[in-house]
Amino acid sequence: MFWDHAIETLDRASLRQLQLKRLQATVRRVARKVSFYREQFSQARLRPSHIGALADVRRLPFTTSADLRANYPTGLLAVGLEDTLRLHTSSGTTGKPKALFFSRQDVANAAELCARCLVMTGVTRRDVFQNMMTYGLFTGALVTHYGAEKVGCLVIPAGPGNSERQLLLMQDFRTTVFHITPSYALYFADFLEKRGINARRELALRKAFVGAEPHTEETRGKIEQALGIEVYNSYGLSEMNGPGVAFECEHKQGMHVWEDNFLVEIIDPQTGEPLPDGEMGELVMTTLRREAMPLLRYRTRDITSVNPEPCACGRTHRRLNRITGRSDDMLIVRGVNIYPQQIERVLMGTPGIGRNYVIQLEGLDEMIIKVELAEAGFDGQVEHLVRLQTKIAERLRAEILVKPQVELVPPATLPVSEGKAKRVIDNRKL
Ligand code: DLL
Repeated sequence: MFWDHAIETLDRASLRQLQLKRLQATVRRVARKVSFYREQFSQARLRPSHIGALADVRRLPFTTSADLRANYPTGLLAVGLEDTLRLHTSSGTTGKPKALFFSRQDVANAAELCARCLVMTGVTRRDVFQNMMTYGLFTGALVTHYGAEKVGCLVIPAGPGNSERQLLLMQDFRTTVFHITPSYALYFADFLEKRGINARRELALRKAFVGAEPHTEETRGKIEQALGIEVYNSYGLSEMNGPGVAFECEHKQGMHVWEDNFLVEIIDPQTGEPLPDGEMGELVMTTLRREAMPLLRYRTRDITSVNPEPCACGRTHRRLNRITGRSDDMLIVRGVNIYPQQIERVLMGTPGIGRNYVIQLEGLDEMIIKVELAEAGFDGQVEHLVRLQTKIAERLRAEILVKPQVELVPPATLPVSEGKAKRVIDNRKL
């Protein structure tokens, strides 16, 4: 099913032509309207007329999250404040938030892209969409909310948390699809299990859209298994509208990124040099249609690769492979580079393990992994626990080359956050 068949299946040559036209228009606009870019262009002796082909995007400067913070709150606006309609912010780990403005056209366009995403997974106006993302300054809930309304779903603006109420809404309004972070989805599956609810039999759930934080194929499998639903990976970032940037189709083999709206590059995060399709690197995106706040070559810090193969669904927009982490969330433990996703893959693929974990770094490079046992995982025999603990430590050593201390804790005892999960606690005194 397609929301906009013509644009979603546009042949590659025409799509690239459209990208070039929009890139040139964007560069011309920021050169006129945004002093930050004007100065960057003049330092690089670059004129908009130098962008004659898509490959010339490499001549443009990168934009980083530090640039967004430095120009907070309105420094990167390309329209007058009277032409903005909505503000979202995104807080990183430190300092000032990033302010993201939307014009009327940007708001409509973001909803349009979300509508494409939802319809791509088979959502129709008959669906009941329970939005379990946080409403507010975070883009996660509002942007998809309007996308789902555009499709014609009944939208329930539930927000996250209060699982009892979520369940009640699902029961009373026969929710069919929901939008949720992977960490809350795992927690919610646990909650249903504890309440003795069999989601397959008692609820009408069919699909979930899971995003806003990195998660593994194993986590997807666990959520699908527990709830008897299809789970689709949903990717986005506030700087590029929020959700709806890239989304899986029914084949669930990578996320189509809407290339009529975003120009995608993969670069080597160390050198900044572009990498060919298929190679893992940092995702860099240029907005092609944003009116209020266009961004050139924005360094997302997300690590992924592009799959250029044609997709069985017929869409011509290339796919991003699952995000494996962020270039800035790499941990260095005893000199070894480790991504938290590697640890998650091992934990979620081990039977007997529950759905929540934290990675704690202590003292002089000690790594402690606290992980919940599955609800039905402990039969009272201590030697079984010890065996499980040893198995996890061995599997982790094989994956990350460092042997952590593994602590098994009872189900539902680790902290849960309503927004993005905090998986790493670094208390090292190095
Ligand atoms: O998280 C937008 C969003 C909301 C996307 C809801 C999907 C669903 P930010 O708060 O700006 O925006 O965070 C963006 O979250 O750069 C990634 O590091 C991470 N992220 C988002 N979706 C995924 C995903 C929203 N599906 C940052 N897989 C991004 C992995 C994701 N990481």
